[in-house]
Amino acid sequence: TTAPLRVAVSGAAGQIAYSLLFRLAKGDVFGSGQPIHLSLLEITPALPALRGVVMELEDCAFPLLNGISVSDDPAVAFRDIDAAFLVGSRPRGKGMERRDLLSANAAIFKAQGRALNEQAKRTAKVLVVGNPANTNAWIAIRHAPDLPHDAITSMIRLDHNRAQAQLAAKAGVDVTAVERLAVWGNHSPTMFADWQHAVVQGRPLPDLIGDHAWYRDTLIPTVAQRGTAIIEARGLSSAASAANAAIDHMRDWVQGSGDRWVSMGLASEGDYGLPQGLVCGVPALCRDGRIERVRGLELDAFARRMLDRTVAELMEERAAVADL
Ligand code: NAX
Repeated sequence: TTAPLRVAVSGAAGQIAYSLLFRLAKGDVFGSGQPIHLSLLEITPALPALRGVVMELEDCAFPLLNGISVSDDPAVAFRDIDAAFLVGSRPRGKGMERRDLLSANAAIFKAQGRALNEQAKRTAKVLVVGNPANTNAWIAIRHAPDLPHDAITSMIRLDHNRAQAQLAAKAGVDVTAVERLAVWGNHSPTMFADWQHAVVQGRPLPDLIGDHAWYRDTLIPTVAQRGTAIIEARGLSSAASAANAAIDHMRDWVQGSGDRWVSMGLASEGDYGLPQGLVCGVPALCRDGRIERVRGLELDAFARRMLDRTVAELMEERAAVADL
């Protein structure tokens, strides 16, 4: 029998977790032969609600769900974990300035980074979903110096999946036919969905679609504003699609992406002139549990401008929390 993996999920009583937990327990990330233990983290006032989620998980009688534990202490929740989904973060309250939001989250991710540093397995894979995801990941990395490089990543996969679906529909092909798509930058409306290198069966996607005005004036803003459109329609922010993107990100990291490019928020190693250490959405491949950056792509003037814009925003966020 296979030993269970310990998987931590923070924000476990929230919307995204309500979809994510059930798919994890079903085997969507680690595979249908791999049992898991779920280690759930919440803030104290949310523990009663989390109790209800735990009851529902129990009621699914998932064959792969070996056990569930609950805590409001990251040092307990992250003990010996193999993977973590950091979904919980401080939402923007009434009258809260962006700066206050950044610093409230910096405090959370500083504590969680430290707890990971002290408690997680050295092989742990960590995905930050909670916003501002890139900057939260940057903070956690800073406070987890003993974890290997690339142990902590942030999620840009939802933007990647959104762009992939829109491009495939426009080209009239299956979603899986669109390859070499890259989503760069911050998980925010400045993110840049880049079709320049994308291909369908070896054919450049920009040629196949042809309509460059559509790409700039419709595709890019549609993807950037998709989160807002969902809030307007549903009255709640995207949850099932966000959980799905988190599943995709971690599954590809754990099981490999093959030859498919994926987009991940990674600490920069200086490629493309990105400031060292800045956590930025970039194209990557995953092999044998490791992340390989796609390097050396030519960026045209438009792409350069779009990348510079989103990087400027990330640097601003970083500057706002750097002294914490
Ligand atoms: P919810 O407000 O439904 O749930 C968040 C949960 O986190 C709450 O239950 C809350 O009690 C908990 N929490 C807050 N602080 C915590 C802490 N310090 N430790 C542990 N748990 C804590 O939000 P939900 O819709 O689930 O979204 C979660 C986060 O994902 C938000 O920050 C949201 O902005 C972010 N998103 C990120 C996306 C991405 O692509 N990176 C896309 C989807 C989503 O918008």
